[in-house]
Amino acid sequence: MRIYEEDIIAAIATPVGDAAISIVRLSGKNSISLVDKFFRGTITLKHAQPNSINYGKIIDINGSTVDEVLAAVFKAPKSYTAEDMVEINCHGGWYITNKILEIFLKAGARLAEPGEFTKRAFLNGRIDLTQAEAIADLIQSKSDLARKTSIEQLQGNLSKKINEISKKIIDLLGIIELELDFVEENIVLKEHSTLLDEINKISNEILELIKSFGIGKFYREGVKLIIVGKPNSGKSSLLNTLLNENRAIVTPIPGTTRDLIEENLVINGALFKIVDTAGLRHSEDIIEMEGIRRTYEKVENCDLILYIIDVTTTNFNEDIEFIHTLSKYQKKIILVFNKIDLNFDRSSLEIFKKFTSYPQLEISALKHINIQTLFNEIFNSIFWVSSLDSQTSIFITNERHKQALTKSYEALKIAESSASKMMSGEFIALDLRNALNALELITGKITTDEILNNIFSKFCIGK
Ligand SMILES: Nc1nc2c(ncn2[C@@H]2O[C@H](COP(=O)(O)OP(=O)(O)OP(=O)(O)O)[C@@H](O)[C@H]2O)c(=O)[nH]1
Ligand SMILES: [Mg+2]
Repeated sequence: MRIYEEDIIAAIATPVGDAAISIVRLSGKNSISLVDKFFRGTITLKHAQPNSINYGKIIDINGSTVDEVLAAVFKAPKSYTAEDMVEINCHGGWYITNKILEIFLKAGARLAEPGEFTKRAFLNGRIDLTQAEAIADLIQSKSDLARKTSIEQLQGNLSKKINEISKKIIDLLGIIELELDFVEENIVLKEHSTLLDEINKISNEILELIKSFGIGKFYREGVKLIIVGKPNSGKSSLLNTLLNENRAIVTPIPGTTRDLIEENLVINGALFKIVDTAGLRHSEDIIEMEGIRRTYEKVENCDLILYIIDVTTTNFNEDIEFIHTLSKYQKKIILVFNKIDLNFDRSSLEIFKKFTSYPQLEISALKHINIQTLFNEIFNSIFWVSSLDSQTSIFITNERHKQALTKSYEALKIAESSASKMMSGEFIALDLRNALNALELITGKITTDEILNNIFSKFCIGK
């Protein structure tokens, strides 16, 4: 019997405030009989069918009715936590919900910590750590791609992959250890060269996962996109066109936008956090200078820059200068030539040809010309990665997983180097074991209180 099973945890699982329905949730070995003390229905919940919903009243300690409720009963191990559970659907409203919770807390239940229901699901072996983390990500997901990666992780795709890799390491360890048993007889089960080869294959698989982190993070957190360019080039007009609303002020006066304007936009299911900025120029105006300073600050931690050029400009020297400055930030840049609905001298744009590493695109923000192409260019510049296997599409989205994979990868590299130096199997086995341990941190086969606290404290109460 695990110690925590003696505890009954309780929490409000819905947002606090006026609502049609709220849910008070309890989990623990004696949770059903605890609720029965205050539940009056046609049957007691103890005798109710598992996974049934039961109509009744909740009464307080004096026997007066607090609310009419529906109580859902789940019996171990078929519940969210894999323990006996009750979920009481009461009338929404801060007062009623808290009153019901309070009745159970006074009767011996304890207020659940953030994520404690999910933590129990993990401790009871119903889900592994990557799945618990996926639940938190799923709740927080703000785009369809984020939802998709979380649900795939929740369904165990990542754990499956990690377990497959672990199995390969375990198999190698088995052979090496067997060989060590027969060291006297000088029996060689695997040549060092084959061993080296196999370790190398495994480390490459891990490297692929590590590499997927960049893109996985975009899936989860969104892409930071910044629109920059000279005053009046049409940055705010483009923002409005992308959002399809009049979000930013647009005027023919250069220097209209002084501060950063931030909006979210979903393109092909992926979240983009778009920032419109103050036009870049050599200004003496302190408000404008501050705006420009903020622009550069944003550039530093953005993922993609749209540099807007007004094609009707007669001299592009300043644009060239600003693009050079921006290129020092080592970010992805798309050069967007705007206002092509107006007359302009196409040959004057030749000067931008030298920026071969930046995609170039002609649009009109005002007349909505080529906007769909721009959307595609924006999306592809981030999400088109040919080296990733789109069929398996397993992405690492979590910093903790990335760290553990890196640790595992490093241990495998040491194992490789030992194997290539023809060192004794004992050394190689030690490094392989380190690599394996690091992988098991991801799924939670090996875990520490620190890791668990870190993960579950990020959950909301009641989850
Ligand atoms: N003809 C035409 N005019 C445009 C286009 N895009 C923007 N404009 C006009 O250019 C002027 C400046 O547009 P804004 O969107 O305010 O430019 P901005 O880059 O945000 O300017 P600042 O905020 O001052 O840096 C406005 O008069 C817009 O109507 C376009 O594609 N075609
Ligand atoms: Mg503007």
